[in-house]
Amino acid sequence: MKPSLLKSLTLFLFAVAIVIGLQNCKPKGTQSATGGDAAAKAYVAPGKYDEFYNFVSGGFSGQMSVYGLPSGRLFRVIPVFSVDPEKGYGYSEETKAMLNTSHGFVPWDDLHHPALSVTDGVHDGRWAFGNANNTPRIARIDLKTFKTAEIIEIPNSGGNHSSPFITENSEYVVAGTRFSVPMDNTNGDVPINTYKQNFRGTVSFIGVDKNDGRMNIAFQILLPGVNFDLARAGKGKSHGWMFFSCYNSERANTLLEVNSTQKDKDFIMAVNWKKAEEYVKAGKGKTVPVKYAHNVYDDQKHMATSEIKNTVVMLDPKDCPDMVYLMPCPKSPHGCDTDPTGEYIVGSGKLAAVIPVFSFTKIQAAIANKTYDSDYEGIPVLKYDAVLHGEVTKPGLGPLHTEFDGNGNAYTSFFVSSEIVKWSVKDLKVLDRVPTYYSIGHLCVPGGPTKKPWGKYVIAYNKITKDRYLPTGPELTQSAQLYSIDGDKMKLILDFPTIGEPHYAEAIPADLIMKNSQKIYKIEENKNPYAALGDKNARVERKGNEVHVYMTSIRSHFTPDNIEGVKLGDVVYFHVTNLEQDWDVPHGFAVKGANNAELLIMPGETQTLAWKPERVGVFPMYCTDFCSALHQEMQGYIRVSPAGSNVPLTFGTGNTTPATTPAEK
Ligand code: RUQ
Ligand code: CUA
Repeated sequence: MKPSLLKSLTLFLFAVAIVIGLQNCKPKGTQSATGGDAAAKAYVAPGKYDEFYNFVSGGFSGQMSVYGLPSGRLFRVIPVFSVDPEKGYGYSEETKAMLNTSHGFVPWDDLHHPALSVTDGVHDGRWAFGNANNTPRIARIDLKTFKTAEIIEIPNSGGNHSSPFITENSEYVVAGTRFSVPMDNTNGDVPINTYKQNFRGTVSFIGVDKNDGRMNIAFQILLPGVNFDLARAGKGKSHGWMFFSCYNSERANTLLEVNSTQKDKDFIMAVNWKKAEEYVKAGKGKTVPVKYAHNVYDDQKHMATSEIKNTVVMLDPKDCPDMVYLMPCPKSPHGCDTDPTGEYIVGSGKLAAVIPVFSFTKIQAAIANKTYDSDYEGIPVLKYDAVLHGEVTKPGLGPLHTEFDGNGNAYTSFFVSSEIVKWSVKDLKVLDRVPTYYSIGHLCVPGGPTKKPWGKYVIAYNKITKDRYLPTGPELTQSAQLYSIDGDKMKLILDFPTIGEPHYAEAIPADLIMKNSQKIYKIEENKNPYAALGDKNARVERKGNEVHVYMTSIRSHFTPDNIEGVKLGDVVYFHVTNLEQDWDVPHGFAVKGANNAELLIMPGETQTLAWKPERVGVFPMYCTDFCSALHQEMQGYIRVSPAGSNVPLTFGTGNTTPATTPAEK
């Protein structure tokens, strides 16, 4: 058979498998009722806490959401890369800078992978990181406040998919580019079909400060123009190494569906980052001009600032021997996962019939003995057989991702055959399989990517829901499924809907997070330059055509709540300080005609809404969050007069408020 015919036949068979898979959906879905004792396993009585937090990315929603396990209850949606009018994120003056990039303000992105911080390879509950795929960025969420604390853009990247993956002591979060692109410091205006000459890939090592989590791009590595898909850090014996899956070793730039699946094997790339650090220290890196934004949220000022940075240190493997190696890996590898011991690296070829498991010990031996197969663009390719621990045979169709429990078992998700398969890492025997409904992508065992998996459950994050929920028009809810893994057999115990596409997730014992959870912002620590600390400081000031309202809110009034003297053409800044010092008493703020969002202001916090009235009149404003029995009374008015009117600037609340300011001269 001609290779092209074989190719089409393979594709055809895959298409058939998918169609059959989907047709099978219907009866399965209705049959899969879980038993009573299974349901009891997911039951968390009213008023009781869950055992785990589950941090789930929202995919194309750009947010991260937080669920309880085993109940599947949704606790919070954390705005990260997409604006969120519910909380004013990306709309308030204080948060706009979080979404600044070298392309300007970018209000949306695609968040695929959460990564929880670790110390000695074990979850420490400090931060969650997440990647923006589309306009490459990494965010850090502070798990004390569940707020996005920092976002750093990644230059020389396009489609930041192989990201963020975290090293054993959170030394780095690592980001590999999915799309190879012309480098930022070259003339990017090149014909697309000069891909092989002009397009390159990079992986970036972003340092994380031990104390405050601040990120900085320590270095990038310049690589051939393949697609980097996923990655995992080594741990234990393989600490100091990072493993990346690469596809499109054909370096195709069109119809990748066909053109990037020509070769039998692509690669897993192994990077010795300790060595890379030495090269950086020795001055082997080149400082290259780039442009990227680094945005930091200050918890005391309640305000983000954005800085544009202009250089990055680039290492070229040609100048840095013994830093990068490739290992052949069958058929377009996707997931690349390291087991809790750090000895085994699992490559999941999307189109492969086996799951290869590589041995770190053998990799080291092959490097020492130079057991090379060939080289790829100057990078040594190790011999497949020399680095292979073994293959899991007949595991299923379309392996994507693998997580581990603490008992030597691996759990791999299979998109095409729509199942989770449990297998033994040591002898590579398949032990159990359960169907997922339907077409699972990632899966998560609590602590599954760490040195110390917490085990107990595996959660499937599915791509298709079909008949599992009440229909809601053309699009159905996205969905996750919870299985218990404490027995020999996996058992489905719960379906729960999710926000956005539940792309990947991590789960962590609740007590690692809840003990640090912040309840209020201390008012005496509020350093926001626009804060009104106490009603006495509430006031309205005009600066040219800007009107600054320094407003306070406390149950159940605003100070001031009557404002006059605003004129058409003015921009009004409502700086609202929530004076409450009680847990869970936010106030909201909204004004009629505002074309951005509300504000939701936490106790002790200050947030600012800019409003440009476009007509004359009296405009109500009110608190949007039901905060007390007299929440409905928490309201006010602002009067807007024609440009050039001489209505004086006045303000007040009842008779407890400061007197009127003198009319403008
Ligand atoms: S990838 S479904 Cu965007 Cu994490 Cu494998
Ligand atoms: Cu404050 Cu409702």
